[in-house]
Amino acid sequence: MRVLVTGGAGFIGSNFVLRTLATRTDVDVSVLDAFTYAANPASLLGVDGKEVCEVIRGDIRDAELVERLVQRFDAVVHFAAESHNDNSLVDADPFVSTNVMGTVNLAKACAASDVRLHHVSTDEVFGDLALDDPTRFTTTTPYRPSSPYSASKASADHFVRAWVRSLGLAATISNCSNNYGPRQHPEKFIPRQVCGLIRGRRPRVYGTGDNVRDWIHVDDHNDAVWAILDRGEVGQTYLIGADGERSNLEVVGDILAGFDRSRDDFVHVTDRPGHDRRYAIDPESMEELGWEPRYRDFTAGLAATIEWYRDNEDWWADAYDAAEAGYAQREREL
Ligand code: NAD
Ligand code: TDX
Repeated sequence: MRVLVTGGAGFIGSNFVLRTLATRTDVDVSVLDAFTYAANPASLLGVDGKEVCEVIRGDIRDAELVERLVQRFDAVVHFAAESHNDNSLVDADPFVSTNVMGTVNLAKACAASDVRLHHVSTDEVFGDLALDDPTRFTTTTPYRPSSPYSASKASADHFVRAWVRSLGLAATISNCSNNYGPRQHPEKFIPRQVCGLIRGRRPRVYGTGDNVRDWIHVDDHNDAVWAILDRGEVGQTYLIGADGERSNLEVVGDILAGFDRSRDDFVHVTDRPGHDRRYAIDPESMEELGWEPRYRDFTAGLAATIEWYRDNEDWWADAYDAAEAGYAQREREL
């Protein structure tokens, strides 16, 4: 099976590539990535210093390139996106062009060449839940995105469904909860705090810190994507989650404990505008495919992640400094 992985130099995509190469000898992987600020070329280098697979430097917004490339593959796994909510609140344009138009280009090209598409999306398309709401997101929850990022992902999901229903595209969609693990860009919550602590800086919690995210290890997410590629039904949507609901205060406390610091040794900073309160996934659609998460112990997964960042400062140092320069312009201590 020949698989094209878009966004394969980013966090989840690079973990998908490395895990696929390690576990699926029947699969030939290539990467298509524009190498934006969010990519890290080092993520795709083997111990010999060479790229672990074919890496095509190109943009999913380039319709001609996408159409030409896709023909060589049996399936496209589509991770490429602008992925950071905070950035989307500063400038939504790249979110519209990459997340919406880029996805439309892939849908068109896959439909034209009869190539299977798996579109990787997020639970944020459903908006948020109240902290005391007993329900979780399901495959029938209406879309109610709150940031330009989640609106662009919601739009992309709708386009993929339209291409399936009306234009012959063979696609599946997955909406996953918050991922953690190695190789996540230090602009995101967990690596930002971990890298900061390694540099001697106290963690930064937006607003009250009561907001809840449903954490899943990146390998569990990627195994679920393979379960969908192997056994998923074309036209279906799958919700991926690992029963990992935790408040930001709990997560930051666990990170601080991993550094032998007091759980409340952090600062509250300016809240994110429109900050979603809680995400929670009902993973029933994935359980029906026979998938279940293997990283059930968040504290152990977090400890291994902290260890990875301690061992790989070269990987994150420049990206951390660049992200902090941006945060410094819009964030103040409360
Ligand atoms: P990331 O920001 O770490 O990586 C995105 C990758 O896409 C980068 O390598 C970047 O260079 C590439 N890219 C961006 N624009 C491109 C373009 N126009 N053409 C080609 N490549 C381009 O993101 P991530 O956290 O790995 O997320 C991957 C996917 O998973 C995204 O679609 C995101 O919406 C989805 N998702 C993420 C999470 C999460 O917790 N991180 C959860 C659910 C779903
Ligand atoms: O410094 C911080 N302090 C803080 O309190 C940062 C960067 C974040 N936060 C909060 C905001 C959120 O409540 O932590 C939570 C997680 O923030 P992010 O890592 O920015 O993730 P989130 O906004 O929840 O979105 C993530 O999960 C869904 C990914 O970035 C998306 O790509 C994915 O779709």
